[in-house]
Amino acid sequence: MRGHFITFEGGEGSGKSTHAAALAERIRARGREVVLTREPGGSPGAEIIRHILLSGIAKPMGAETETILFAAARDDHVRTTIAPALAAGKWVICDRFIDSTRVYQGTLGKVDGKLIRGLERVTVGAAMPELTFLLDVPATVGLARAKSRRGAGTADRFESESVEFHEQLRQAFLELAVHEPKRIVVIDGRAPREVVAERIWQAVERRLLDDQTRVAEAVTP
Ligand code: Z5A
Repeated sequence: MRGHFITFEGGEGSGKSTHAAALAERIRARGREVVLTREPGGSPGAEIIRHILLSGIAKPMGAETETILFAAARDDHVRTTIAPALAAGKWVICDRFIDSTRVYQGTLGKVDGKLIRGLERVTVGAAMPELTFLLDVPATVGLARAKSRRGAGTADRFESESVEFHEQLRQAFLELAVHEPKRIVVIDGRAPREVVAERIWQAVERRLLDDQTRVAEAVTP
């Protein structure tokens, strides 16, 4: 049996990690096995590539090289973490996935869409997310949250980009949602935490849990 694959996307500080973890807890409370993971990273090999990417040392090599590194990390992550979990019937919740590449490297980095889609086909294969939550907050709100969480720590490769860059990212994510309304659910990330969590939960119940319950009822004599 195939499990379910949910991703969280959005700008810096939009609440992805917070809500991915909260959703994982809620699904576990329903008795399902959940793998909570993230990109870049999520497998030993991909975590090494994450370190290279977020340190900024690959930036001078250009956006194409960074795209290829994100793809290499994803390939390892899908093969060693995501695909086996889905094949075992588990739920997989991932903090960032393909839409981040489309937006950061594609729209903002101006990497050719053909390269992005080609790498996506090779690395993701059948492991496409069924449901993606786009947590939408103005760039200034997200950056302020990330800054206050970071405290005295230094900003990473992408955090140190300008507010304009982050606002363009936001618009690019919203544009993706317009093109894939069935998969991508836009949630206003400015709302209080409990409200955001409840909206996410309602969509999961409606789109995935209800479905499973119906299947279970249909096969129960
Ligand atoms: N990247 C890429 O370029 N291409 C790719 O293909 C992929 C990634 C996969 C990964 O950074 C970077 O890699 C990312 C894009 C790039 N760069 N950026 N920018 P990361 O994983 O280190 O960081 P992030 O993904 O941007 O996440 P983040 O900064 O950790 O933000 P978040 O997960 O969205 O937010 P959070 O940690 O859940 O919340 C931030 C704070 O806000 C925290 O203190 C919360 O308690 C608070 N919060 C959360 N929700 C609320 C609400 N509703 N109200 C008030 N406060 C809240």
